This record gives sequence, structure tokens and C-alpha cells, in this order.
Amino acid sequence: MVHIQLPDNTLPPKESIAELESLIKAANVEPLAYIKQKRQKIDPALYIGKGKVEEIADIALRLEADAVIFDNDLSPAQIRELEKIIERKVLDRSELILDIFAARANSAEARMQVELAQLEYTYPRLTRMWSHLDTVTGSAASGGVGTRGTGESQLEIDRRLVSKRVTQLTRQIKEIDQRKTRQVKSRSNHFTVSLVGYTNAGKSTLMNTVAGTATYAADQLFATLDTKTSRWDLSKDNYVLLSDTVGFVRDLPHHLVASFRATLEEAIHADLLLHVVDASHSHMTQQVDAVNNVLEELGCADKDILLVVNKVDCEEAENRAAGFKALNPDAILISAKTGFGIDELVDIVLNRVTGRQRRLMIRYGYDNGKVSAFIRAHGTIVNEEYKDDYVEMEAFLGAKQIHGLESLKPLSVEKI
Ligand SMILES: Nc1nc2c(ncn2[C@@H]2O[C@H](COP(=O)(O)OP(=O)(O)OP(=O)(O)O)[C@@H](O)[C@H]2O)c(=O)[nH]1
Ligand SMILES: [Mg+2]
Repeated sequence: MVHIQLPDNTLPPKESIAELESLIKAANVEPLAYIKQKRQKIDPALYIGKGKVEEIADIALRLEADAVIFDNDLSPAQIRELEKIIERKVLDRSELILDIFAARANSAEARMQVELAQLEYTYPRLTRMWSHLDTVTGSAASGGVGTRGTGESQLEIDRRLVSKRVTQLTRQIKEIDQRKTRQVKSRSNHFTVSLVGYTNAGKSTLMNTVAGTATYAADQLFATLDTKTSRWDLSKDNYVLLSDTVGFVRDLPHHLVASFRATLEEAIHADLLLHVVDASHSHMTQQVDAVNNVLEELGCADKDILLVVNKVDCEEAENRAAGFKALNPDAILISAKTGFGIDELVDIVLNRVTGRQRRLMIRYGYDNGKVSAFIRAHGTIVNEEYKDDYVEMEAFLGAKQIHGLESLKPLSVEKI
């Protein structure tokens, strides 16, 4: 593992390496050695100095390492040049993340998205020469890091075939996107909430706690790769649809974000985002910033976002959570594990759902049972009159739900 510290690094080297180590663990790779170096600027050809590269080559040879993983993003040309000297597979952080996604992707949809991201990411590198690693193939069993999914097997494939596959995948993913958009739209008469946050913050655990689901949650980066939606009952009369999403990570490869747009569509269209923050992490504020950056990239920055500070049951989280709350008074402190603060969270979300209550006069036909069901589920009925051709109902409904009501096409909705 190679970490190069540059003046514009956002994280101190210790944290950066700790994160790289978690990523490596998530990729099922055994770390053998760390090599660190401080540099003022990168070397355009090799990223680092030639002497350092030779030192890395020596260490890799001595320890019989299969690969050298850089904590930085390298250009295809740099990787090519580094591999010539190191004579080992060289990967950068983005490729490592893609590899984790490839190993974890279970649904056909997630697999396609990862394959496309890998093809796009590896495409410029397809000219790499692998004479010294001839035996490496694309099979998951023999490959190891960086060779899962489409990985190395693509190296033997004609570039023309690759671009054909890219076109094919792009088309299939577009179809999935459209279906997903339709699905998300079909929920538009519900209030939707999405859990977003840094990977390992506790999103899936929170989902399991409040919605009673059994989503996979683990102390592992990128435990969740697909969005899942379930019903979260806030009170006797109110519920929301809650979606768990893929965790974010700093410097997430761009095209990966693009490929995962379909799953992140949930977040983009949600009425409310719960940004789950891990208070037990020593660099929680950097994680918050990284998530905010991704949200901005997704065009979500202007949405209604609630900061939910999780894991306050941890001893080391206490002071950090309190300090964060002082700077962000609207943040809610919770523990998804013990249930601390969940009642407060429910109250606040409920408040968002019902919004400012509006008094409405609604008229709907006798054949439109959905309207009365909607008002019964989300509002309070004051008066109901059965006319010859329609029902006239006076009711209180949250301002944000009027849109949902209107989508059911009652004869008229009037604010009174
Ligand atoms: N102590 C403590 N641990 C928690 C809490 N919430 C979650 N965890 C732990 O944090 C780890 C990550 O939890 P997940 O729910 O998988 O996190 P996630 O945000 O879904 O992570 P990804 O899906 O990987 O992005 C697990 O080991 C959880 O048991 C909490 O309130 N307190
Ligand atoms: Mg998860």
C-alpha cells in the first residue's frame, strides 16, 4: 500500500491509510506493507520519484506481493510506467473501490452498473502489457484484487468488442433507469425519505431499527450496494417510504456515481434526506463534507436535509457529537443500535410530513375511492357530505401532501 502525502490532502495520512486499510479489508486483500512519502508535487510520469518506485519494487519482490495499491488516483500512463518498473499489478484507490463493488454486486442491475464503470475506467488502460503476469485471468476464483468482474479478462478482448459491450450496457442501464424513474414517480403520492451518508455510518442499522427490516448491516465498507425501500410507520395515521442507499466515500470515482444514478435516484427524488453521520469516527466532519460534496454533485444540495448524528452510545462519540450539535443546532443525536433519540427523530420527520396543516375543501367522485383513502391515511377529516354526484370533504392535510392528493385527480381541491 502506497500513500503519498501531498500539500492539498484533506485527511491526515494516518486517517487516509486507515481508510485505505478498511477498503482493502473490504476487498478481501491482505495488506503486507505500507509505504509512505511526503511530496510537494506529483511527478507527471511516475507520480513519485524513480528511486522510490525502485524501493517499492524491491519491497514488493521481497514480500511476494501480488499487487501494489496506491491511495491516490493515477493516470493510465502513470500506471503503465509504474508497472514496467514494479513488475506487479498496480492499482489506484478508484480501481480498488470498483473491485469491492464488483465483488459485492448481487443484483443483475448492480452488476451491469459495476461492469460499465469498470470498462469505462479500465478502457484507457487496455494497452497495458502483461507479459510478466500472463496467467492472470478474469475469473473471480483465481484473480484476486483488481481482476474480479470484468477486470483482466477484458485485456485480451479486442477494443472494438469492449466498446460494443459499453454501448450495450449503456442501453440496458438506460432502460433500467427509466423503469426506476417510473417506480420512483409511482411513489409520488407518498412522502419519501432517503438515508444517505458516508459508508459505515449506520444507515442500514437505522433502517432496520425504525422500519423493522433485516437489511444487511456490517462493520464493513460498502455493505449496501442496492437501494431498498420499506414502510416506516411514524404514528397511527402516518407513514413514509424509507430508502436505504449506497454509502458515499470521499473522492468517489465520478463515473461510478453516474452508473449508480439509478440507485441514487431515490435520494434525488426524496422529499426528505436523513444524512446519517458516524460520531464514533475521529474524522466525522471530513466525512460530512465528503457526503455534502457528493450530494452537490447529484444536485441534491438544496433539498431538505436533516443531520442525524449516529452511534452516540459509543464512549468516544459523546464529546464529538455534542461539539457537532453546538455548531449544527438542528442535528439530531441518536443511536440506531440502542434506540436512543429515535422518538425525537420520529417526531421531527412526522412534523416534516404533516408540514403546516392546511384546511381544504375536496370534492371527488364516488368512483374515486383513492382520494378518501389518502386523506384518511394522511390527514384529518372535519366534515364529509354526500352529494348526488360527488362527495364533499373538509379536511386538514399537510402542505406537502397536497401534491400527492392532487395526483389522485379529485374533482377539485380548494384551500379554505
Ligand atoms: N455502537 C454503535 N454501532 C453502530 C450504530 N449504528 C450502526 N453501528 C455499527 O456500524 C456498522 C455499520 O453499520 P451499517 O448499518 O452497515 O452502516 P451503513 O451506513 O449501512 O454502511 P454501508 O452500507 O457500508 O454504506 C455496523 O457494525 C453497525 O453495527 C450505533 O448506533 N452504535
Ligand atoms: Mg448499508
